[in-house]
Amino acid sequence: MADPLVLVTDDGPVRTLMLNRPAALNSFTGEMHAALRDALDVAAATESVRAIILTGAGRGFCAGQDLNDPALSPGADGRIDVGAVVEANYKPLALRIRAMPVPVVAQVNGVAAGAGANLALGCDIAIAARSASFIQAFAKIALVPDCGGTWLLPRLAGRARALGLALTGDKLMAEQAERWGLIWQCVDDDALPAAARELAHKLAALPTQALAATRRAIDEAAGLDLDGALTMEARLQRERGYSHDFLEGVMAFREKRLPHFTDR
Ligand code: T3D
Repeated sequence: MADPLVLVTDDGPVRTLMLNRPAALNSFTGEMHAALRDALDVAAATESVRAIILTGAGRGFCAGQDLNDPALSPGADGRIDVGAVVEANYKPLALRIRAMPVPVVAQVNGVAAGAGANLALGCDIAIAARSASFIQAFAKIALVPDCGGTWLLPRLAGRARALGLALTGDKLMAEQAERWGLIWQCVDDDALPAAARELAHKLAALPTQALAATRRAIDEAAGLDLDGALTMEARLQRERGYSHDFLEGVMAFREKRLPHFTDR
């Protein structure tokens, strides 16, 4: 039987999804997209899962689209409809990550290229090995950034750096990515699994619904003026205020104990 394209392991409330095509640096085929979509859907629906780690098997995180995938074969007119691949696979993936009910940590264990780079950057928190790198490889094959790259890059890095990265396709090492604010943290290679695990467990112990609402608020606010953002904050805060976790947080503070959050 063929190896699973996404390896799923649980460590208490933390589920790790590991892209598993190491010989091709975990580049995406249609089958691996389907496997990751399923794994994300199942994780979203599993109450016991309170945080996700997304990582890659072997020496790469993900090299983007598998350029040997049959999906990239020319049609009868001799042309390749790359837009169809993006609509079918990369757009749903980027949106799925953004709508997960639990936080998603990218554990960037090695090179993240093309859509693989933007997949990592689109997670809630990206933590990378010092030897890892981010490559906007698209221009080198005459494409534009996808998997959310056009939206993410200028927001994370500013227009100048977004364009510098996307136009040159130059490799950005993890340390520089951290300095530029593209990722949360860069750590020594051998410290990466433990650091990602610690971070994911910390997030898993926090109020899950509030974390998902915080992501939504930060993203929505980017398209609002101050008045609109303040109105949105009041709406979300009203919802949060009615939650069991809010009561638990306040009670725990008053009783000088650790809170036990359970809303999911
Ligand atoms: O349908 C669409 O196209 C739309 C969607 C587009 C989204 C995209 O992601 S477009 C961008 C696609 N990705 C790339 O262009 C990156 C291509 N890969 C590279 O440039 C390099 O492999 C890396 C810079 C990522 C790493 O270089 P290096 O020297 O560390 O490794 P390598 O030797 O190049 O790769 C190792 C193996 O992985 C190698 O296979 P081999 O020769 O040992 O059998 C290589 O062919 C394979 N591999 C790496 N990337 C891909 C790949 N195979 C298929 N597709 C890949 N993207």
